[in-house]
Amino acid sequence: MKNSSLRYNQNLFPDSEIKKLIHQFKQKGFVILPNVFERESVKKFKTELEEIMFHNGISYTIPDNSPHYMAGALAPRGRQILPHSLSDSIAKPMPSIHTTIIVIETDKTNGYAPDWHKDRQPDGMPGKEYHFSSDVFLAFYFEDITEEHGPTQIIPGSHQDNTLNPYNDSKVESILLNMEDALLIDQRAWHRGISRKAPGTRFVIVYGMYALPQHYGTTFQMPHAQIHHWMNADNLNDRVYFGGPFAPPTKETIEIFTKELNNSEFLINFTFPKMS
Ligand SMILES: O=C(O)CCC(=O)C(=O)O
Ligand SMILES: [Fe+2]
Repeated sequence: MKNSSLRYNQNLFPDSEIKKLIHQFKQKGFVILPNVFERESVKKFKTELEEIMFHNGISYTIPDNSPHYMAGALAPRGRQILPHSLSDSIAKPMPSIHTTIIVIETDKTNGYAPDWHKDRQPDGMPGKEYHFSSDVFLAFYFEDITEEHGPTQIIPGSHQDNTLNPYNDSKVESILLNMEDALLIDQRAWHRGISRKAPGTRFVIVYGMYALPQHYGTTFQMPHAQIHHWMNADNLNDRVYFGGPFAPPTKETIEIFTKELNNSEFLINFTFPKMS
């Protein structure tokens, strides 16, 4: 599998910038994170995405064992901002990836961009007081997005104010950003994808991150009895109750685990941090 050419800006945001970005995020329901990648590397990365994309019978996607699948989620500036977008507590929850959505629209699959929706209902009381979302989404486009390139559109403020929606005259904003930027979006806001007018392929890779609270035993080896319940769960509630957001391993994933274990110095030497 080909390596990813994506290169990151290693300079983290100064504190003053974090405050500004989070202020806008809370107010509008989205914020553009500038200069998350090295611009020239994004051009190569986009070409690589075009090389590895394939049709799985339902939609275009990319292989989930390719480094490209996770590349966006590794950006230091993105990871730096995430805890601040989930809480202003000092004991911040830890962001944990629960979903990766790959939206690829080609000339053939025109119209694949999703129409107006909210991916979440408002948590807490909508109104003047801000309530943090239980999860947030980071999105990447890997090209300069103008009105011609199928921007994501949003109704700013609709994450908090239920009177704002696409069916009255609420103001709509196109989210225009550069290829080296990322979008942090509150999925309680109304938003949609627009089909591109410019020739070419529209990629949107979205990572959903939920706020894992700082519980005792955040990372633990699952007791065998719990593994038994998890692997034998016959309904979604039980599966989540015993195993969190992830499905139990399949034979294929066990083979992958075995390979990773055999290759990983780190896993072999790893001892779990003691919780106070
Ligand atoms: O395609 C887009 O611009 C938005 C994608 C989106 O909203 C989603 O995948 O939930
Ligand atoms: Fe969405």
